[in-house]
Amino acid sequence: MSRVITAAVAQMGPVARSDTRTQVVERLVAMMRDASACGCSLVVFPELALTTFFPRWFMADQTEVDQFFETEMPGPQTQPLFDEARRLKIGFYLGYAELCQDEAGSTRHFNTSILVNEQGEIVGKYRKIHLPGHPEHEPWRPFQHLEKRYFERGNLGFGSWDAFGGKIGMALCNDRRWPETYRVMALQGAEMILLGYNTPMHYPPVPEHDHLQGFHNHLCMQASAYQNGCWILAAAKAGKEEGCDLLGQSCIIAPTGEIVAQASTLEDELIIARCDFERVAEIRANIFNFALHRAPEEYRIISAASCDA
Ligand code: CDV
Repeated sequence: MSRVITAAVAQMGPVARSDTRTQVVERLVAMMRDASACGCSLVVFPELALTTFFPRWFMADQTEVDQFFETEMPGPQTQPLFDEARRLKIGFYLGYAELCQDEAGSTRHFNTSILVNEQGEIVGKYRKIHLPGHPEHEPWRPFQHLEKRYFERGNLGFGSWDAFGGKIGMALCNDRRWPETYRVMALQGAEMILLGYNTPMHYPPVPEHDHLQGFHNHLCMQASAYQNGCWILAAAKAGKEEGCDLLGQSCIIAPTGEIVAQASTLEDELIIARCDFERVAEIRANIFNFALHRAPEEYRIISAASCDA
C-alpha cells in the first residue's frame, strides 16, 4: 500500500464576530472541494475555525461566552462539512471550541481539534494542553488573551492515530512552541502532526518580539519536524480579524525541517504537498534514531512537576 498522501492546509482569512457558523462552514466546504479537485485526501483547518478568535474579549456573562462553543460535533451547522467529506472521500482536521458534560454531569470547556477520516467519521480528538494568556480581565492590554479563563487544560493527552496510511498526531497553536508536544507524539509513532493556530502579531507583554512572530512560528515547527522526523501541517487563521492582526505563514514542513509549501496571503488559501510517510525514516532511522541514541534516564527532570527556572 502506498504511504504517500496529497495533503492540503486550508488557511483562513478573518472571521467576523457577526459571521454565522453556516457562513464559515461554506468557506470551509469551498476549500475542501478545491483540495479534493487537486487530488488531496486530507485537509487541515485552523484552531477555533468556526468563529472569530473570541478569547480577545472579556465577557463577564458565561452565556455570551458559550455562544462560541459547539455542544455537538457534528451539529446541524457543521454537518455539511462531514457530508461533503464523505461525498468527496477526503478527511480533515478541524479546531473548535467544545462544550460538553462529563460523566458526573459537570459542564466542561475545551479548545479542541478532531481528526475525521475519508468516510466522514471522527477518528481522533485532542484537547489543547498548553493554554496561553491570562485568566482575569487585564484592561491595560489593547486586546485580551483569555484562553486561561474560557478553557480548561485538555485531559486527553497527546495522541497518535492510525489514519490516511500513516500515524497522525494533533496539536493546537501554542502547543507548537513546546518541544515536548512533538516528542511525546513521536514516541507514540506519530509521523505527521496536524495543527491550527491563531497568533496575534502583537504580543502585549513583550512587544519587542512583535517583529519576530513569523520567525518564531517557523523556527519552532521546522526544528521540531527535524528533531522528531515528522511532517508538520500547520493552518493559520490570518489577517485583520476584528481589528487584531493575525499571523499567516501556514505551511507544510517535511521531516527534514524544510518548508515544502507556504501560504503567501492573509486570506482563505489552500497550500498542497505530496507527503510520503516513508520519509520519516530518513531522520528516525539515522540522526534521531530514538532507540539507539536517546538517553531518557538523563531527561527525568523534564517530567517533574516543579523546576528551578
Ligand atoms: N492561540 C494561541 O495559542 N496563541 C498563542 C499566542 C497568544 C502567543 C500562540 O502561541 O501563538
